[in-house]
Amino acid sequence: AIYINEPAHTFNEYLLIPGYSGTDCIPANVSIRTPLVKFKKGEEPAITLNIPMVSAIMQSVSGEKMSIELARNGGVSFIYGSQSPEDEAAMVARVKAKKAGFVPSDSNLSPENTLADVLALKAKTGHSTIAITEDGTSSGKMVGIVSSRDYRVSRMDRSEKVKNFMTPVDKLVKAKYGITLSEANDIIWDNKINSLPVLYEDGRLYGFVFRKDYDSHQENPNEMLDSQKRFVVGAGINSRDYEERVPLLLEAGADVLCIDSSEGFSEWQKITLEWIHNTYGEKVKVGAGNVVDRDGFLFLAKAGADFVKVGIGGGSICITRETKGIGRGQATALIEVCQARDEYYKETGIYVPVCSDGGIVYDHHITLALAMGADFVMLGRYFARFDESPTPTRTVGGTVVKEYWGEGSNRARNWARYDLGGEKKLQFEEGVDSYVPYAGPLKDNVEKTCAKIKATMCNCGAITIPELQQKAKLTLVSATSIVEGGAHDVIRKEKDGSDR
Ligand code: MZP
Repeated sequence: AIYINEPAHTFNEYLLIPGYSGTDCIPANVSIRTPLVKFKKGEEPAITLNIPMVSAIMQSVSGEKMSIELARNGGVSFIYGSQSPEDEAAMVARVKAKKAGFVPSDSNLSPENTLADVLALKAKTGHSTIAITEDGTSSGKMVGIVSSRDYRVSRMDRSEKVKNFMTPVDKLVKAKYGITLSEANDIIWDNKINSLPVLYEDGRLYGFVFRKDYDSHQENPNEMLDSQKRFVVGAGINSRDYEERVPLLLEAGADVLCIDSSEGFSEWQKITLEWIHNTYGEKVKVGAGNVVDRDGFLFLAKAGADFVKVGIGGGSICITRETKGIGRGQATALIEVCQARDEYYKETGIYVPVCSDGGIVYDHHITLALAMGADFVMLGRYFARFDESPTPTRTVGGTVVKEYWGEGSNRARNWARYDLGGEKKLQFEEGVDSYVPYAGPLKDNVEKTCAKIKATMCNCGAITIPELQQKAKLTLVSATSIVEGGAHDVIRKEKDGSDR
């Protein structure tokens, strides 16, 4: 046996030591853009994240809603693979289709309002399109839409200005008064048309709904969009049914795939990566993992992985270390893998991004992971707490919670994640079923987390992630100093726990 006598550490055992920061080192100047997939020296990665966060390949985390909202906020979700290939592909397709971007009426507009009222609202809000719903809420039935005339005509032949304002498609699809915004959107995408006229029952035209890519004015610059202006979405795969699953996912529009496995230093992953790249070439992007050391990283990088995930046993719902006695402290694993990634880059000129997966408890753990060399982090528990996770909100013992269960739990039964070529079943559990405290909408939380990351980067004198990785000074802390790091020797009035 080989003994590594140094203990493996977790994020909580490290702190960053501030470095010099100049007056230009302010949060507003910080960019947290980061590569998602590998690239050659001097070239740009095919996919770049606007924030260094992706959501875990888990039933209780990454469904359609999560994928849309995270992409809207600059990250990417990986839709869970522990469902049939058809169901997963359908989810991907729905995310790709949902590029609505219509602005729901935030007023109390109704069909009784005049066009002048609507235009006044448009001028006030600055929205280029306003959808009008019966009760003025985004979930209410949509009765019409008003778009900016000037903007709309600028996309058409100017000589057709007046005539074409409301007739950009000649085959008018007669929509019934009272469809919802999302139904209107489905019709647009299903019929591959650019707009949908909305009519009163008596046939009068009330307005139009436009495809998002027809109205790019509404885009948030931080949104994760690729060439057709649709949300970027990832999908989990496994090393068993990839020949059946991958074609369906690609056809549905998945932008990036990831082999979802609790332990990825195996020939199964190499075979899977080779099949995908031999079948589709390098344009199909696929991450692999998980590994916890240099050898594992090099194996997957050489096998063609487009990014490599690091982490075994550190996930909040994970009992792999207790069950099988395998794993490694997340910080130590990450530091070793990132050093191997840097050496590999020097030798080959190929940069393979590293994802730190699991075990992020506090927001500052994300900054630590980035400082240690991670390009982005994958989070399960963090996202499971938000409105957009697929699980219902409940009240348990007076606390509002959401359910969160591991892929290796009996509830998820994701046997393929733990498969070692045996029977197609989960023989023993490696994950638990749990609750996490409800934390509200993704957007508010992600914004706060990113603000903390940017502030800490400034403390370290860095305005980009590569600069942070280069400049960061990290120190191990003693158990006693961890106590010193929290509020201590005072009686706290309240603690909202919103950080975790
Ligand atoms: P966390 O963000 O909740 O700490 O960890 C999420 C990660 O835990 C996932 O991305 C995945 O790698 C891992 N995971 C998912 N299910 C299990 C399990 O059942 C697990 N053991 O370890």
